[in-house]
Amino acid sequence: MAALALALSASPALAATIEVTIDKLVFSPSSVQAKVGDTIEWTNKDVIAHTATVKGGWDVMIPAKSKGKVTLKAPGAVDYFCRFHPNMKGHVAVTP
Ligand SMILES: [Cu+2]
Repeated sequence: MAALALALSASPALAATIEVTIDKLVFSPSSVQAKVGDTIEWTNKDVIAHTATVKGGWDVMIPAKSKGKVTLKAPGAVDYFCRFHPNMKGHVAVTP
């Protein structure tokens, strides 16, 4: 198992999944780093729905007590927010 983990981390082409938790209307961590091809997966612990929305970009619905995800297709720094609670903000720095 340890050898497998080493092999995985040594392969830069392998896409990763970055976990972000939503708890009490807060994205945590609020800022993450990712590479093109990686997936961000949000786990919503709240009893209300949220979104992860980028103006002119992706719009991910994250239902209450559920998950939502997006695969990053372009490099760049993006700020996202929740359409229902505009004070909820997150940031993703996507490297090529
Ligand atoms: Cu929200």
